[in-house]
Amino acid sequence: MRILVTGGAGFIGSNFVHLTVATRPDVEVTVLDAMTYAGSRASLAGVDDRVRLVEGDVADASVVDPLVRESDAVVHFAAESHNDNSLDDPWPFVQTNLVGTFTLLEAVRRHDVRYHHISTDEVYGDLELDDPARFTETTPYNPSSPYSSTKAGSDLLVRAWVRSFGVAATISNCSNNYGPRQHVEKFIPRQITNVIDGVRPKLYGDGLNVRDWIHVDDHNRAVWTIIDRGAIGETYLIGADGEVDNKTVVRDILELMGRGADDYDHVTDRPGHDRRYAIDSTRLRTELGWTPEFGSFRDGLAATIEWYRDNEDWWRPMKAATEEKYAATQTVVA
Ligand code: NAD
Ligand code: TDX
Repeated sequence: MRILVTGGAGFIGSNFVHLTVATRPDVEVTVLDAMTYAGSRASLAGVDDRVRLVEGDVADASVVDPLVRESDAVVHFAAESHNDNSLDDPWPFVQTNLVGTFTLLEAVRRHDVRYHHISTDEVYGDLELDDPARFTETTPYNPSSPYSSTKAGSDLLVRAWVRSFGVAATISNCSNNYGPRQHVEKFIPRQITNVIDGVRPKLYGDGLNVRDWIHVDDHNRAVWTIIDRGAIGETYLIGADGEVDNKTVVRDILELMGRGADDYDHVTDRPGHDRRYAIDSTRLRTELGWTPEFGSFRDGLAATIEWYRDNEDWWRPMKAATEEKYAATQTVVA
């Protein structure tokens, strides 16, 4: 099987490539990645000899078309992925997430290639803290940010291309991922690397916002389950029952790293900050038989802290510029 992995030099895509190389010797992997600030060759270290890396833009049909033509399946991870960046400058999100997905869909339509679309639970908007509801495959779309609205738009393009053109596609909407090789702009790696640097973690607003955490390997095992056994045209939600509020995450990181649990700052809140995400993944579990392998979030977090301690060469080059950018908009409020 020849598989085209877009965004394979980013966080989730590179972990997908490592998992694939380790568990599927029969799969030939080509990565298409524009190597933006979020893409890193170092994320593919150790699998370079099994993977072809093509540097290019998913919105460029002249690059995408021949790569899709020679593939048996496309897994589309490439995106502009950070909410804070989308508030600062939304245009790259429209271009990559919408035009990029359109370009891939046209190519898989032309060449009749199986397509799996990676998306997020943020397309459903947010839930109140005391709402017993969780997102399901039938929850109406209600995105809040430029990031989540462009992801929502890309999902709708996929649904239309399935219905109107018979494209053989599946979609997955996953909750917040954590694990190795996540950019230090994101919540968990930002705080771990701050603590390593002797800087106090930064909590947005009151810190009571809830995210539903899943280890990136559990996400990627679910993606393979859907590629193998998912019904064409269907959407599957991926989540591991990992709801935790941000304050608890920061306190866990501080404790696991041997610091006082209250040794953090509250900073300016994110505009439009979604309150809570929660996934009901019953469909994926009952229809396709997937279950997460990581037992507890705290164990996964401890392993992730170890990874950042052991791989400073990987994250150090991006740390200073990331914090400089945050410093321009965020101030300590408590
Ligand atoms: P990331 O920002 O770490 O990686 C994105 C990758 O895409 C980078 O390697 C980047 O260079 C590449 N890229 C960006 N624009 C491109 C373009 N125009 N052409 C080709 N490559 C381009 O993101 P991530 O966290 O790994 O997210 C991957 C996917 O998973 C995204 O589609 C995201 O919406 C989705 N997702 C992420 C999470 C999460 O918690 N991180 C949760 C659910 C879904
Ligand atoms: O320094 C911080 N302090 C803080 O309190 C940062 C960077 C974030 N936060 C908060 C904001 C969120 O409530 O932590 C939570 C997680 O923030 P992010 O890591 O920016 O993730 P989020 O906005 O929830 O989106 C993530 O999950 C869904 C990914 O970035 C998306 O790509 C994915 O679709």
